[in-house]
Amino acid sequence: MGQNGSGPNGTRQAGPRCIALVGPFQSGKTTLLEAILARTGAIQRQGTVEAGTTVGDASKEARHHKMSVEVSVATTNFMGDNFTFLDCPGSIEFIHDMRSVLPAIDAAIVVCEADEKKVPQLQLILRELEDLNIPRILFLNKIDKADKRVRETLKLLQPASRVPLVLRQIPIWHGDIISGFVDLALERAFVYKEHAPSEVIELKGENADRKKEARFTMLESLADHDDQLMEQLLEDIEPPRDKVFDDLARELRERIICPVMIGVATHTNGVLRLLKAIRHEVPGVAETAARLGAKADVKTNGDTAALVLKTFHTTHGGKLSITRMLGGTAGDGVTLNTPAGEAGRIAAVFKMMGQHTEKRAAAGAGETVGFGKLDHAKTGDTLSSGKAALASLVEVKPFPPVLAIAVQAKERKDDVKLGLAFAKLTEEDPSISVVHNADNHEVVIWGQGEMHLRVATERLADRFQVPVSTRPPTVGYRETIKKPISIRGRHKKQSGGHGQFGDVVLEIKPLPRGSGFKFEEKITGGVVPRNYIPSVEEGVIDGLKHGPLGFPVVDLAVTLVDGSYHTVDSSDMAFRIAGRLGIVEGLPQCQPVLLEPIHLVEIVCPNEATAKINAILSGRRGQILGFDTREGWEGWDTVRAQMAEAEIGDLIIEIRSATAGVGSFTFKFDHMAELTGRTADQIIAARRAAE
Ligand SMILES: Nc1nc2c(ncn2[C@@H]2O[C@H](COP(=O)(O)OP(=O)(O)OP(=O)(O)O)[C@@H](O)[C@H]2O)c(=O)[nH]1
Ligand SMILES: [Mg+2]
Repeated sequence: MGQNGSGPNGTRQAGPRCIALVGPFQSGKTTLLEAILARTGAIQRQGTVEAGTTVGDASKEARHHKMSVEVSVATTNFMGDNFTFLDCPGSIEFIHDMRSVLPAIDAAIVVCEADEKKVPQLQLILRELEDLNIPRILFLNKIDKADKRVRETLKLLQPASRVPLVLRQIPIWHGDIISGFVDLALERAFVYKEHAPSEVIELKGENADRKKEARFTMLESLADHDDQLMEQLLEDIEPPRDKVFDDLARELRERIICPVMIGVATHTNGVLRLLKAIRHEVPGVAETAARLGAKADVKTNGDTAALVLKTFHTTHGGKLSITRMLGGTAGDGVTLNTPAGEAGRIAAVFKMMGQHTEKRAAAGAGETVGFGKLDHAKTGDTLSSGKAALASLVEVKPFPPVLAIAVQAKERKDDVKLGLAFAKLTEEDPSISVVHNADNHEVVIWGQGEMHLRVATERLADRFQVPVSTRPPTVGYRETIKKPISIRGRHKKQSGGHGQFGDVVLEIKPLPRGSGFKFEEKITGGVVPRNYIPSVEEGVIDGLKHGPLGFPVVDLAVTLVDGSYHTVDSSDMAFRIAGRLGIVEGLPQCQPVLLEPIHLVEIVCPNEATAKINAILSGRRGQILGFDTREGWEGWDTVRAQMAEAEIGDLIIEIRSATAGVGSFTFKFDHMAELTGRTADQIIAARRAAE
């Protein structure tokens, strides 16, 4: 039957579907999922984000912040078809979770609102979908708050999409309020009912004229890819309704249009028509597997092929791998291999409903389920059950991190537990990385922004039971010298029996930037016996770890030129101490100077923010090297600058607030630069105070 229940529609594909809800921050994705689950009977009552009662934002962190901070998964049934929805976070800081699930989905519902400020975010998300060739429907949500005509809104949003946004529903206005909508394909008008299916009404007068005009615009867009339809329009022939539906479905699947539907997620308005469109028009798993280049493999292999979309470490059930079945079936006890050939056995299969899981029978092609205890599998893995493991179908690399915090277990006894927690944390979210700084034993978590790191530390405490304290990471300051000197280091101790004696003369001189440290010796006549010379060098290295300004000393040469020894009292230890004394006494006389790391920074931002970004960089001692249009990104710029590490620390926070959340940057170490004056004095004073 066709979508409208009148006539055949050969294009519908039955079978389980996997759909992602994506879109700008706070556009209503979690609320829409809630509406879908309520409408399809998966939940009794529609919860709200405000009350913390939604399926999508059920985790402690999501409820606390009233925003999604990871993908949540819910499976429901609509008119006999199985649908799994992946509710993705909208904040760019959590975008990696969205990017990890996209390859495996059949289509995306892009939830957005009529807000100009959200257009760059929308563009960012649509780009991901466009690059992966994923069919997408735009759901213009919060239509209850609309203060402009939908057509105007579409004009605003169109630059974010590379393909035409095709409006297939228009609102019915009652004064300033939208009371319902007209489905332009179905040619039927509905009035919204609170949490109930909309009621069909007859369209009259002005509304009927508007419908006619809007329908014609929609048909014109469709006709751009359908010559027959174009002819019909030119000859004023009314195209059959099923043909219009077929065109909508085909052009969606071919990703040459992005249909636009409207609604109010909080009131479940527009949700039924959205579900019907998905059910009829979204391709099934066979097309998705083909898009991934898996079809031939899956077919010839005849065995199970699946993709891991997300990994959870649950408090009681252990590891849970959310997996989309591309082909075959998989149930308890089935062994699945990773491309690297590691094998693991499925302990249990779960139907997902947010945080809630329910054991179920084996999963078949197209289904999205949770597999229990696949300890060898990680997010992004292509799993298979055939003799020869399938090659990896997808690779999603996280964006480079932009912000760091140093963390420490609040209690020393938790140190080992913290290491295990880090492993789980980064497995759940690969856009977090943990770096151990060998220089100062600091452990630093790198992430995608302030909220991302905050949630990471909350997870350490709540999910993995290791409370941590945090502070800004140490900046990699160094110091060097500007003046050469010669100095004697003498260690002599006569306490009772065996004494200690070591005596050296060192020449200390500056080296060019980036040379590090060089040790030489010019001992003649055995004034310092050969076997003690390495100890002198060790002593010097000891002394360089903490220079007169408080930082490691670099870019200098030390030459051992003279000294003396005692046949009985000299030892390795005595010469090591002498070497250290020499350097520690000598360095303050060498005109020490602070060095700070300078990085090459590349910022990307929508071009209306470029001037603001330049001002931010200048305000942070940045040396702007130039700016250019961002390659392949219409309306975006790239700004390049040299910046001190200390100023990059929280740079992302200012960039994000100047760019409605979408600007970002990458950085790379460039060189160490001398720093003098007030800023240097402050850094040195702070270091002394901290010691
Ligand atoms: N007026 C109105 N408010 C809505 C509608 N849909 C959602 N909201 C509200 O918008 C806010 C954000 O809703 P969420 O569902 O959390 O949005 P989200 O897209 O999931 O947010 P993130 O996951 O954090 O990006 C909440 O306060 C909702 O109540 C709607 O159709 N109309
Ligand atoms: Mg959400």
